[in-house]
Amino acid sequence: MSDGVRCMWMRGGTSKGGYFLADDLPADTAERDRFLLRAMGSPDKRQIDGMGGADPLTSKVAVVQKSTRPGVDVDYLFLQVFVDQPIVTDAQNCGNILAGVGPFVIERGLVEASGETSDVRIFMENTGQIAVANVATPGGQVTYDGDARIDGVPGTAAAVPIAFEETAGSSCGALLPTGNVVDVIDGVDVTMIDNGMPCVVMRAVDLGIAGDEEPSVLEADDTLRNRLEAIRLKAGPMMNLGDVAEKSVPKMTMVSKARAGGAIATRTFIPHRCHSAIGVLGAVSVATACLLPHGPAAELADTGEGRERSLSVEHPSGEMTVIATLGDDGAVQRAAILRTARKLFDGVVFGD
Ligand code: NQM
Repeated sequence: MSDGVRCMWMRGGTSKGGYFLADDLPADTAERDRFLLRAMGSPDKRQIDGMGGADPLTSKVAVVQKSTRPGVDVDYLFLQVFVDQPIVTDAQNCGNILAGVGPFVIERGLVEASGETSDVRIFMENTGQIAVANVATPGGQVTYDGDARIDGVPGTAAAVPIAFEETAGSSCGALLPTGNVVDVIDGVDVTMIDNGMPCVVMRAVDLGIAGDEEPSVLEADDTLRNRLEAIRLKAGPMMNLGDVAEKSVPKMTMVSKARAGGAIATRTFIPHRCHSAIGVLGAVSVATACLLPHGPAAELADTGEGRERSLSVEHPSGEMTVIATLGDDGAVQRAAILRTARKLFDGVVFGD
């Protein structure tokens, strides 16, 4: 592999990382992970000897291949490369990196453009579910230019709307893995929920914060971080995730009343750094918590009326709107969000 491995570097939503075809990477998982750690420059908090951006949000990998599943175009495996530990984990999904998968597979010729926009059906290997991404393909070519704007990314780009179905219990086996809307851990009311991303949802005030602090302020608060980690380590087994000491799930979201006309305000540890925004499936899970009959999020949220709800989830750099479609039983059946993506670099990356 001293000749390097073919790779496209892309921004997907508010994250950034390397997109690989599965066939271009070592088939052996341990060898693949060693290569990815070297390519990213991990473990090192500055990732100075690699491509990673010294932040979990910019130390991400998509591994993609043509799918053999009926009605599916491609299979997407997400890998989180830890920044300061020698860990590569597939224990979580990523809806932001997902936003680049559609354009990537059309560019690589795995999927043909089908009109002004093209639907790409993506099997998310981490959680076993399907997402449908709609990619702008005027004249049969991917374009990244457009007028869609998402918070956390400067400027505008082509819209990549993504729809998710049947994401409940993606990693935990059930939407509410303990069967309860509210449990108490270390004296704090928590909703343990998984609608695409395992999340522990708590009232910000119960953790001694207002809920609109800057991420850097929260990251500097050792008492808060220690309390969150203690709750997380107990929540892991309760959520059927086992020992989560070396996993990047569950995410820890503290909620408070919306400040800017949205449904709810959030601050999320993912799990050791505070997200500068919120993850896509993280936002879907938190929006779903807002729609439960009660609980920390539901009691603080403004969720509107009707079968189709537009929930603006506020976060440190703006908001993410989740369009949730409810079934007859009031449960979320489908969720959709808007992302954008951009090709940054195409070439080979070196890992030895
Ligand atoms: O929840 C960060 C991100 C994510 C994950 C994280 C994500 C999701 O913003 O679907 O997108 O929570 O680790 O990229």
